[in-house]
Amino acid sequence: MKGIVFTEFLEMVESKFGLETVDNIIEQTNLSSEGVYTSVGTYDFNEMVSLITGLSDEVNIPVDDLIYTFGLYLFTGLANAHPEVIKSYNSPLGLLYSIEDHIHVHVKKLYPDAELPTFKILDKTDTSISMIYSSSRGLYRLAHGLIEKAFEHFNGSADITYELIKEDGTEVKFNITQNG
Ligand code: MNH
Repeated sequence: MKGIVFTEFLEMVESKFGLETVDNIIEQTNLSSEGVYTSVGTYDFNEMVSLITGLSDEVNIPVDDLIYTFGLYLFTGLANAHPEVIKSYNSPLGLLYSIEDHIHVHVKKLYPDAELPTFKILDKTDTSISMIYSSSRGLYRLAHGLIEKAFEHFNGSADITYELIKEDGTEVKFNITQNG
């Protein structure tokens, strides 16, 4: 998993829960990187799982809720790190429609070792999109937060529902309808 995900995660923990919580979860978790990340580095995905589990224990919030909250936070971090990617879009549905064929293709050029999910578009209208998230990492709640923030980025909002196609969350169908 790319370092930018780790640096954004620790920033979120600091801003929402404080520096002491950052220190506690890094101390209590057995991390091979000792909690030191650079945005261009690549680290074991299990290390992220440990950090999120540690945070969940520390603040008594379910892991899934924390992952969703992190998705909301991460969208802004990715958009700020790569403004050129976001600038090509003038609507959230246009952006979502292009994750697979443009955004993540661009990401793969920037970070050849990135491990990205796939999004298969099932249907798109002027006001809605449905698509299937697939990834062995099962981070569909992260996708949920990222999708929701994409609408906020364009000063809009959406009704977002999902259905697990596979119980372990490695394949999930999203139905997204924009409001207004
Ligand atoms: Mn994208 C990882 C979904 C926009 C760059 N992205 C992920 C993951 C999800 C995801 C989910 C977690 C990995 C996984 O599930 O297997 N990404 C989205 C969605 C949007 C999105 C739903 C839009 C909404 N992503 C973007 C944008 C950028 C970007 C915009 C950058 C300009 N994404 C990344 C990077 C990773 C990532 C970088 C980390 C890959 C890795 O850790 O190896």
